[in-house]
Amino acid sequence: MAKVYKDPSQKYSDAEIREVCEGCRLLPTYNPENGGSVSSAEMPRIIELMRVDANPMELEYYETFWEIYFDGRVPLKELDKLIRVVHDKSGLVPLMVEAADKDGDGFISKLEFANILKIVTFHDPKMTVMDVKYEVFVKEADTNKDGKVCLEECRVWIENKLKSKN
Ligand SMILES: [Ca+2]
Ligand SMILES: [Ca+2]
Repeated sequence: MAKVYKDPSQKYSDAEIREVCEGCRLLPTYNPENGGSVSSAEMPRIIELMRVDANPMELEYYETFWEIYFDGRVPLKELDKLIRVVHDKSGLVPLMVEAADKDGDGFISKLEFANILKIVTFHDPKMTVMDVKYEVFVKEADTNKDGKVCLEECRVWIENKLKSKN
């Protein structure tokens, strides 16, 4: 049977998202704790459940995303959030920034910034921000001049970078 792929510009319906999550619950690495999660190594299966086509580079990007941000697990709660914005590239930025704040203090630390760079560079290979030093990032992104970069400041900074590169 020929595979039917989803149009990537089309939003997923609640029913479709439920279907993906239900499919994940049947995967061998499913763990029901904390709302349920599967291993990021299941990404090829998850992609199939989402009915999207992914080349090996994209697949690596997705796996890296979960490895860096969620220690190699794909929490279904987070997958649900991701699927809701996946048709809209700009909708992914707030999600990446929120996930990047691993200690949850509302600010982006040096380590957290290093992770964002890896992900953003995958997200848009045209970007060369890999070279940006944390100190430069703080200088550019800290618009209220409190010496720290909050999630909102980080989001604006990434969006401006993405815009200026395209
Ligand atoms: Ca933080
Ligand atoms: Ca600030």
